[in-house]
Amino acid sequence: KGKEKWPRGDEKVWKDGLRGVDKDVPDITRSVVHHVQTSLARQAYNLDEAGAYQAAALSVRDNLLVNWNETQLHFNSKPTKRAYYLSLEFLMGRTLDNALLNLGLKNKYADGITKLGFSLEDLLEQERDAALGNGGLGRLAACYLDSSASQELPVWGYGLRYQYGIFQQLIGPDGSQLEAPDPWLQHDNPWELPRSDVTYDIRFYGHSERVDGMKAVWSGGQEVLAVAYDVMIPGYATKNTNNLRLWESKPKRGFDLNSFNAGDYERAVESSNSAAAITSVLYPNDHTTFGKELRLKQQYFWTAASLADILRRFKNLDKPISEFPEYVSIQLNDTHPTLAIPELMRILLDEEDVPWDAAWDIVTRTFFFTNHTVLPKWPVPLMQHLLPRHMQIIFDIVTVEKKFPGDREKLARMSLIEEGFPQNVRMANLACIGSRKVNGVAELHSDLLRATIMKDFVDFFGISKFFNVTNGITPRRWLDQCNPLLSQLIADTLKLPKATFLKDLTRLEGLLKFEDDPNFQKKWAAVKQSNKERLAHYVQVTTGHIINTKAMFDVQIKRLHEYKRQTLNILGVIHRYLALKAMTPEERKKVNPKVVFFAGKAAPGYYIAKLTIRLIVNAARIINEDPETKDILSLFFLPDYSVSLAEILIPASDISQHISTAGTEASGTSNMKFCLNGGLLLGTVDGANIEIAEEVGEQNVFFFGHLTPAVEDLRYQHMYHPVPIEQKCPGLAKVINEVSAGRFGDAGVYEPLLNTIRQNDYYLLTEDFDSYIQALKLVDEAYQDRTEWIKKSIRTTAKMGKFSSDRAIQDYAQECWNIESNKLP
Ligand code: NBG
Repeated sequence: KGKEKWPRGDEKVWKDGLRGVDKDVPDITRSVVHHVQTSLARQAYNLDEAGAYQAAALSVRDNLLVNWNETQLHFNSKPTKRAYYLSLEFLMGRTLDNALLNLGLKNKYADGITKLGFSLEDLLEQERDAALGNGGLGRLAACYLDSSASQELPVWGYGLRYQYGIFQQLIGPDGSQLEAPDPWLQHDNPWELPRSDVTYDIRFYGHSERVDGMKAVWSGGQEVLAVAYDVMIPGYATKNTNNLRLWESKPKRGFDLNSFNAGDYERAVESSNSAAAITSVLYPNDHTTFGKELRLKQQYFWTAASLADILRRFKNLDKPISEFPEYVSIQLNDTHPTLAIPELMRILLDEEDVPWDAAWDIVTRTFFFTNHTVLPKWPVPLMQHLLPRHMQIIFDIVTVEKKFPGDREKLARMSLIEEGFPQNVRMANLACIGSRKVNGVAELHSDLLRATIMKDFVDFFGISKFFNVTNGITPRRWLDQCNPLLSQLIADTLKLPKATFLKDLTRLEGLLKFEDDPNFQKKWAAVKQSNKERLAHYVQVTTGHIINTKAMFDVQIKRLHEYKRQTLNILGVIHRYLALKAMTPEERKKVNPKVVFFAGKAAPGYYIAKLTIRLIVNAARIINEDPETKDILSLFFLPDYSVSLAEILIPASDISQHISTAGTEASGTSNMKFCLNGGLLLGTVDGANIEIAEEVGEQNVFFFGHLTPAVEDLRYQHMYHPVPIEQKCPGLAKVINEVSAGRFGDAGVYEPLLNTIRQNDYYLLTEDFDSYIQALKLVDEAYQDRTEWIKKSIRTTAKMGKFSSDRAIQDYAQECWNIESNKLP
């Protein structure tokens, strides 16, 4: 860096640091300098920000490790019931900031880092997101880990350590999404500990031979090694530090010796590659299961390694195997880990010599199943090939457990096997009958489960097996970390230490007392304003655009999906643009300016969703350049949506959109994050939007659109009595025609997208468009009365207590897991 002064910062501090860590004087700068020297083998004289971040992270990790070790000792000191959260996705985001806040060390580190000549804020930016998830389901798992540790509950997560997380999203010259790999492990990851001592052999393929009755011997095939990596999960304001164990696949031997001896070197190397391939990449599709062999392999690899590990821990307790469910509860996060059910059966029958009935009893007292979405299935022939023993067990469950009474149609619906060519295994049915309880993720979703897809099972098992846990979010990351100004204002206003409301979010209700206080309103608005400026700064740095921060900020950020209806939003924006264009300059002067933000990824193979991105990007290019309107309407698609980007966008929003077709969004969790940060909600009567409105009062949210019970009928009408769009919804037809005519470039490319609306319009845009435009108008009007808007914003934040993931985890701990908090002294 040319003439810059070296070392950076205070030379004496660096020199002191070189004397090493003094156990009696826990000194932050010393421990950072120590890591620069011994872990990185670098010096003050050549240290860049990336290196300083590594050293700071390693120093923080030392703190976590001590707590982590003590927590394990503490829980091992007497037989403790534990819960395990099996999730194929953990969308953790960054760790350093969160760890510092949870440890209560942020200010001290900020000082220490400054003395060393760096800024903590800059170092935080050096960290890459751990993006081992697609969206809501994976981020929920991350929030639940934070809440479990913060409430001192003995809960571990189990997942996979993907070499490549969710792809990086780029936008090509024509406005389309491009995908690049996410090599997040390229630099050392200070937040994980490889455990070469914790490994298991996992078998695939081969053959299964029955020996006396229900037992079998499974042998041959391919064996792969599962190696554990541990990620420390610090609780907030507690020493308790839990564990997230992620598995990596490795070839069992360096290469396949048989092939090697036969002189086939290439095949030998290939087999070792195929073992490593199992955990190489996170599948970027969400909500849908493609019949991909590698994905089924991932699912088995992960469930088998996790169960082996759980069983080993249980065996240390020296209890009879029949007591397994007294010490172990396992939560299945969606159907992905369903193979754990036949796998535990296999272990019990084939390895532990437990008779069938006793084994099934243990299994059905151990597992709990959360449904997050539609129903995946796996072709029987693939399962038979990859996991012959498990397919046998599934067929045995079908025969032995065939006690479901009722007509043949009902039986066919409930069966684990769907008839057809090929037959399929219905994973949701297997998860349901193999679990003690089944839950949905918001009231409406759980009601729908009970009334529709799980109805036959409700009739058979009784209603008490089916219940609801409304999702939640951690207020540590989604208030204190992403919006420090707001959390400070709340603490000052309520005269409470932050920890009080960050651990009991219902305390926010205390803010209601201040909603009419003009002084408080002013401070509240100032916080929002500075978060808008932070976002504007980010946009300017990343895209070069300058944003009017006095405008209303309207945000929709989530996975691109037809049911989430980003298309409705962009067509609404275009509708607004056309209306502005039709105004006189005088009329335009009276319009309140608005900036619309989109962010989100589309699955690489999801053609229609990718067209929506392209339309947003190209519409933005036209709209943002239009001299007549650009001061009152601008539009941004921010590429490469991530947890870290959400942390900037959410605190800056005035209004956010959650506009799924009614009955399609199981819950949604970003809706809760926006509201917690004082953003108002524009949405359909769907998922957790409903419960948010129940809490904050319907006068404080903007609802529109048809309700769930109407959806099926409307779809039926679209199928059998279609009405042309010009007749059904002229406003929308006009917008679509403009797009089709090439007003936003590329006439013709959008036809397949527009046709989904013109033709059977499965997601009901033509039905909801008019009320959507009406709702947007109400939002504009409400925003004019700034004081009333601020009050709504305060009320919204104040009533978010229910949506803390601490509450959700308590629901699980009590309804399902039967575990107890145990705080480290
Ligand atoms: C998603 C739902 C969301 C819900 C999250 C978390 C999947 C498969 N499902 O509505 O679509 O909020 O799960 O429960 O990601």
